[in-house]
Amino acid sequence: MPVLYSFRRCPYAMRARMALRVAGIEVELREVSLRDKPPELLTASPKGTVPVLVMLEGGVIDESLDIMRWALEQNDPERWLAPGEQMDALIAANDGPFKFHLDRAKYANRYPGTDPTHHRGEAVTLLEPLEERLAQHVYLFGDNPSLADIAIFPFVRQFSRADAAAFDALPFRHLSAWLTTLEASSLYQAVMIKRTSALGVSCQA
Ligand SMILES: N[C@@H](CCC(=O)N[C@@H](CS)C(=O)NCC(=O)O)C(=O)O
Repeated sequence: MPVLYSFRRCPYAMRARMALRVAGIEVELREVSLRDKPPELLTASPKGTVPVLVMLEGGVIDESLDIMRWALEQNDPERWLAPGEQMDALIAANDGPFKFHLDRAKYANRYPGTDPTHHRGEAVTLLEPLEERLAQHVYLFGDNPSLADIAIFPFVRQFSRADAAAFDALPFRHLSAWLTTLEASSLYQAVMIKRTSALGVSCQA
């Protein structure tokens, strides 16, 4: 079985686990501590981020979006890849600017001299195009989930939880409903089940 090094609460790892699961690709899940990464993970991918997929033939994929695409190229039963390249810009805006502002709004103490309120405002601005899309259909590219929905929603979820009251006060009715639907999905619930690590101690989170 391929091995997936993962961290339960990591949004990148969440989206990789969801794509692997929808594709029906079984993996041996190895939950890691980010403070004490296993040497096998660092040997497979010295950059030391999760998720990392080590395939049976020994190939390694260490970018979450690449893991998603690889999984869906094997099997895409829900047609997540159907919208094609039109998803790229939205995913890039999430992984680039949105993530940049999310980190500075949420973990202000890690970025001395930055103003979390400013970054929060910038993040909200970047959510507006999502709200506009979701006012037209249930998911970002139509009435079925796509790669873009699954790639983006773990980060929007993180933002919504950084200050839940402030998020709820935003005029993002459709975005909130989208988030609720994806969080309630059996796919998301399945990849968030808490497991016990090989050492017999509960995983973090
Ligand atoms: N571009 C990478 C980013 C992955 C990433 O940054 N993951 C975080 C956890 S959410 C990580 O492993 N950080 C390293 C650390 O905290 O030491 C991907 O898409 O897989």
